[in-house]
Amino acid sequence: MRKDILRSNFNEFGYVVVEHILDQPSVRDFLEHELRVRQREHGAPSSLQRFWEEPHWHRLVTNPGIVSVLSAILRAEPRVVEAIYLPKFAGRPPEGIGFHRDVDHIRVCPDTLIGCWIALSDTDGDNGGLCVVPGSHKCAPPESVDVSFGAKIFVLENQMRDPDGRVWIDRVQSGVFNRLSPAAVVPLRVPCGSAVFFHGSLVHGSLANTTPDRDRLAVASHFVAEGTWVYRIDIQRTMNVTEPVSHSQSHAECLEGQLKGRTARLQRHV
Ligand SMILES: O=C(O)CCC(=O)C(=O)O
Repeated sequence: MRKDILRSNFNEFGYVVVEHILDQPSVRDFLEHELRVRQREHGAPSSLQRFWEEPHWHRLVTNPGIVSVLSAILRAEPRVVEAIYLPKFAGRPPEGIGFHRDVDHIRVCPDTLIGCWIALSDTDGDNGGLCVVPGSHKCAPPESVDVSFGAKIFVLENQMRDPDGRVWIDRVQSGVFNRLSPAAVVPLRVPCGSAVFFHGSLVHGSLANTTPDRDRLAVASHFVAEGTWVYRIDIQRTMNVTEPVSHSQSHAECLEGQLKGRTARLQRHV
C-alpha cells in the first residue's frame, strides 16, 4: 500500500489492515517458541516486554514490514511499548476482550500511540478476531454507560509516573461507551501473517471464539513515536525498533548494541 494512502486511511478510519507482513515460516517459528515457553513455564508469561530478552519477540517487534508501516504513519522513529500474545483457542470457555480505547490504559504524551495487532492464524468475527469502530478515534472520550456486547469487561489498575516524578494509581474499565451502537462495530477479517495498525483512540475489542475448530491466535503490540512519554511505570522503558540487527549477531550483542545506541542518543540530547 502506498504511504500516502496508508496515512489517509489511517487518519480517516483510525485503522488500516496490511496483509502479508509476516511469512508463514516466521509465524510458525514464533508459535513454536511460544508453545515451548508455555510448556516450560506451565502457563503464559506475564511480562509485557519480552522483546528485551527473547529473540523471537525481538524479531517480531522489529519486523521491517511492521516498522515501515509504523514509520510511515508516525513520520518518526517508532518505539515499542509492549507486546503480548493473546490466543483464544476453539472449544474453550468463550471470552471476548471488552471494548476500549488504548489511550485510556496506555496514557502517553504527545498523542502518538499506535496499536499493531498481528494475526497468527486466520481471524474473523466468528473466531474472536479484532473488532473496530471505524472513525471512533475522532469522537469525544467515552462517558459512563456499560456496553459490553457480551465481551468480558476488564478493570486495570496501573502505577503511573509523570516526567516530574509525580506518581499515582490510574484505574480504567473497558465497556463504558454511551454512544456505541452494535451496528457501528465492524469485525475484521485478518488473514494469518497480516496486521491491523490502529490509532490509540480507536474503540476496539473482540468477542468470544464461538467456532468449534478455529483457534484465534494473535499478538497485540503498541508503539509510540520517539520522544513520547509513557506514563505507566511497568512499560515506561520503550525500545527502539529501527536499528538494523544482523541475525548472525548473538542476542546479547544485539541488546548491547541497542543500549550503546540509546546512550549515544541520550548524550546527543544533553
Ligand atoms: O486481541 C484482542 O482481542 C484485543 C486486542 C486489544 O485490545 C489491543 O490490541 O489493544
